[in-house]
Amino acid sequence: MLAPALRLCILADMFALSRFRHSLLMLLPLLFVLAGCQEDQEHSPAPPALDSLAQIRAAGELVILTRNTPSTYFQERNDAAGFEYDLAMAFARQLGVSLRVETADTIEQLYLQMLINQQPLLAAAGLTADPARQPDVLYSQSYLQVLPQVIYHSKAARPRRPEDLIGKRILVLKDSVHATLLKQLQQQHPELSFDTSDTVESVDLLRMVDEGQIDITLVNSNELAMHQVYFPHIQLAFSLEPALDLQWALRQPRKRSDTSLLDAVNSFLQQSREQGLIDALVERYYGHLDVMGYIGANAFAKHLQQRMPQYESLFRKHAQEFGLDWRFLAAVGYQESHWDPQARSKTGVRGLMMLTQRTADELGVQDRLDPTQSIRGGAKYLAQMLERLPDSIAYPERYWFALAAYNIGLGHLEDARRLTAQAGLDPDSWIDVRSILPRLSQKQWYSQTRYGFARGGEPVHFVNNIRRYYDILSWSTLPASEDSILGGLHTPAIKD
Ligand code: BLG
Repeated sequence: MLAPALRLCILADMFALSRFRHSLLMLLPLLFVLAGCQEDQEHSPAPPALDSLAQIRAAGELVILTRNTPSTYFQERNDAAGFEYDLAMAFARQLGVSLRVETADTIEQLYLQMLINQQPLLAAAGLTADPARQPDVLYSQSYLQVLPQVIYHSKAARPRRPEDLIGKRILVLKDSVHATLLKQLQQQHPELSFDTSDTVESVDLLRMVDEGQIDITLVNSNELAMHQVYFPHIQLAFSLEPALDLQWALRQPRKRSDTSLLDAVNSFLQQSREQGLIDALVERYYGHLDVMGYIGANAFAKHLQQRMPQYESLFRKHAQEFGLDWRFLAAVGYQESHWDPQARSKTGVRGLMMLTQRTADELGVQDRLDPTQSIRGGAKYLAQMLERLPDSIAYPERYWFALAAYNIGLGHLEDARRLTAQAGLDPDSWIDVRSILPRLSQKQWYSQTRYGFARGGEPVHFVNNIRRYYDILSWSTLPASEDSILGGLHTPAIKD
């Protein structure tokens, strides 16, 4: 129920510092193209064929061809998400057209579909340039560099160099750059053997290492960064050089001089790097380790496997009872106690949802250590906060305000909103209030407030963490249709 708008809000927050603005400059090439068309029309009776970019504008839609994988494009809650999807959406917005997504099952099929398609489209699927496909495919400039990485099970001896992989059960994606790299290694180490599969995705390969079904796999560093939080036993053995350039690809236009689409793509990607969009997407999708640290990511992965299954049905039941998204409620539970019903804070607050004694009394919770009562109480309190916030705070930011109120109480939050307004900022904007909240612990500021001192930095971390956990919990439902955290991480069959 946190709906598409919520995801946009997350991105909007991330772009706060380097907001991605429509630039007049970017429209200039189009104006020239249109002016050119106009001129041609005046001098020749037959209208000239539109160039690729003009065709996209005329159609009113940009079509991208991608793969349905967590590091490219996937369903998040009720919306589409993914690094490639978000980047392509920004490009479509800049062109002033809508975005349509087509998917291919394998890398091979993706190239095939791109080459047979008549209309101009972009392949945006974490691709690396493959010279063997030239001259029909054009690649954009690089938008991200990633390293191919060798992954092993943390309980096994750590392989440190290619020869350590001899005799291991190795599985990688068919037609992938990783299969090519292994083939190259085989030339120096003929004893090295490996299998490939086109019925799995990188996330499946990582899970298979985690469960000990295979010893080794190779994925790109961005994929490992995204998935380390789901699998407690996967570990980086070593990276292979050189780094790979991820690029968008398009079919060579029939008229070879037509570089309109490639030029537009290249200047868009350049601008995206310079203005921080790429960094924001990297932070959102691949930033778990940076934010949570390796220990934090590893603990999350363990708790997801070991604790979550016991509480999932309670989160679902009571989230539904109070009209919340269960993954949102579960994310609060993780932030509060790491899903430990016996948890206790330094200040004596207790239980899975960390209710204070006073709040528990108000909610009618008799035993804070009972997970059912704690989760139900937490859900009820969150719903109350959502209800009681001023009407002027719109969804989806209302969720972040409700979380802050859960953590420091409505009174202190109101104080922070008043200080925000006094500072000339917007008291209904989470980014603005977030920047002011820490003032509640500085005398100069809290002395002017109604409710006085509060540890205003705490709700800032609290909300940031929960938003990340919420994303991670939502993404882990991939790729299965069954809406369950662990159900999503299913074992696909290996094709022989
Ligand atoms: C919250 C209460 C609010 C209360 C505030 O404290 O607890 N929320 C819940 O019990 C769910 O009701 O607001 S008030 O009623 O308006 O006063 C302020 O007192 C809990 C917080 C406190 C916090 N955890 C849920 O987020 C906590 O334990 N902080 C201490 C952390 S540490 O141990 O010192 O690191």
